[in-house]
Amino acid sequence: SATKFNPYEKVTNPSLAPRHLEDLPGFTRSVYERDHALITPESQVFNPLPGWVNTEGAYLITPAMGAHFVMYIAKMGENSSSGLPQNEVERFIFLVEGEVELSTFSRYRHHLLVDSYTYLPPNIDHKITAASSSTIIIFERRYLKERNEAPELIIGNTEEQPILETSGEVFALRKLLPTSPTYDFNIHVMDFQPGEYLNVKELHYFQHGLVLLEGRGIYRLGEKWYPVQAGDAIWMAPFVTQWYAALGQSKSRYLLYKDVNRDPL
Ligand code: UGY
Ligand code: MN
Repeated sequence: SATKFNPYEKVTNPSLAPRHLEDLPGFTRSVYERDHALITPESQVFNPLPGWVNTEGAYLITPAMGAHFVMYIAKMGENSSSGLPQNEVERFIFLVEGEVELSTFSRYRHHLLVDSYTYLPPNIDHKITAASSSTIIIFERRYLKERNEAPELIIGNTEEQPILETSGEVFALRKLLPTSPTYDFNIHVMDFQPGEYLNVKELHYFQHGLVLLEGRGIYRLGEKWYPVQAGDAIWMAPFVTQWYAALGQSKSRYLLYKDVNRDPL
């Protein structure tokens, strides 16, 4: 053909789109700071999870950073199954791909599809199994008991949860767990249309683990502004300044761990 070979094509047609930058050797958007971290997919390292069968996991947030909880992503393969958390540890799982079965032996057997979730109180014998490849996001925390009621096993679906009023804010908020003081954390699902942003430039006691499930935008953490996109994970320590603006063509949705209902002292 008549097309001439241009050895300097990259100079005249630079490929600055994020998908090209991802392939750049040594380049990552990930950062780890004293009070926040951004962990993007090209940095996530998967290893067999202790006690699990045919499952590889990447721990994204752990107490080694200063968090009081763990957030990890587990890729379950064919005929895979979960291990148990330590004693006194509660577990929340959210399905992002595939289909799993939850069994608590004596009581339940339940199918979980994408967008469904389960909360497992501490010391509850259970098993999550997958027949084919499935991906889940898991949060765990040592339960802080403050009264005599015991938290209950919960199974739910995101779309079934009502959208809650958030005074002064525009995002659509769903809470996946009951707000009763028995629970020491909640998982929020927050939706922003492109152009929407947090009105409050938040700085608070609570800590967060976040997975951006859909969309793209700018996350402010402390004095830094990070371009983020679906698949990115964020850790926010107590009192880190935090703010999000959704950009792009489609809505942003994120899953957010937040500790609640406990006296800071
Ligand atoms: O509830 C929250 O603290 C939430 N709005 N924070 C956040 O989105 N970074
Ligand atoms: Mn917050």
